[in-house]
Amino acid sequence: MVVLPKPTIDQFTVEKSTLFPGIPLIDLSKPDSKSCLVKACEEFGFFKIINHGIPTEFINKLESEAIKFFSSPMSEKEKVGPPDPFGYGNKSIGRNGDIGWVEYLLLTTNPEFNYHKVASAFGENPENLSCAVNNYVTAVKKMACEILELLADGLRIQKRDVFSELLMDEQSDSVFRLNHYPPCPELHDRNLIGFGEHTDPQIISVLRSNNASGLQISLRDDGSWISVPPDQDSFFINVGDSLQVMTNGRFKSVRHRVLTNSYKARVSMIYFGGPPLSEKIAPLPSLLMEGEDSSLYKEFTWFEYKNYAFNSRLADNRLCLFEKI
Ligand code: GA4
Repeated sequence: MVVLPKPTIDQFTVEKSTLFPGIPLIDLSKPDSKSCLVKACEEFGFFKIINHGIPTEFINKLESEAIKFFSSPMSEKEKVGPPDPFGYGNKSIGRNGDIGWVEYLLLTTNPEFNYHKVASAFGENPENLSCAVNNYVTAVKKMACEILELLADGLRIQKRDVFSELLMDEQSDSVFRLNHYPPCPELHDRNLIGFGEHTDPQIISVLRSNNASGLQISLRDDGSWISVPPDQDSFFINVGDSLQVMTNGRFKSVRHRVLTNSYKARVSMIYFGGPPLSEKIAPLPSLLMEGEDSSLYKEFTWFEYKNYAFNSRLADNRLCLFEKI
């Protein structure tokens, strides 16, 4: 048997990089937001939303419930783990050996399931966390649908709910995640991988974090990273792989990662809007050139893609299997 050496902190530290001020900023209250949204999805696959209309009390309540959860004894948290894929996870991400300096709670957006899973571990007040998650997810999903409808309009797609109906469907396979990146004082001002680089498999992801930095995006294949300045009052949106396919590569599913720092805990909450499992994902005919098959991707169901994704490593390029040669 080959015994691999234990990983040390040094193997996971990365160079620091400066915060990038040029992230596209979209004001949802402005009438011209749809063209800015399309441009941001094409150039970055990532943008920041202000004037989003999500009640601050939903955000604050969920953040404080999340902090309460992560501060509870490990023996309590472990009662809701390991993730299968839902539940509490600590340092281990997915099924294939990825690790990061993070603990998390991964939930489906189906409220009944969450209640049972969380309730089994929190004898006293399970409904507080479940209720905070449900209120928050309902509001954020509405905003995600609004953004998707503006995008469909911006792309001049006649059916403006072509993307949003997938999230609104009762069978929508959406996921919600709470992440806690504890500070790691031994780092002495260096950074550690909290959540390794990846793209999100779903349609759209909506992220909110406290005021701790750490999120980085990659816009080029040259290994360079852009550090996103944190903003606890705004939301950050990622294009996911499925939206990249539906737009035939016009929108970019952005590669991103999170670094842990040496002094401040980062807490993030992310809604991943996904389609129903049986949904066929393929470039929309209205976005293809007339007369010829300009489709860059083979059609697949969300079930197939999700299965493939959950059996892959975090950093893998999952779409290449579905690219037409
Ligand atoms: C990335 C986006 C979401 O966080 C997630 C992640 C999932 C997990 O944490 O179990 C995956 C990852 C994510 C993509 C590849 C697979 C599956 C970890 C992993 C190694 C919940 C999702 O849907 O895909």
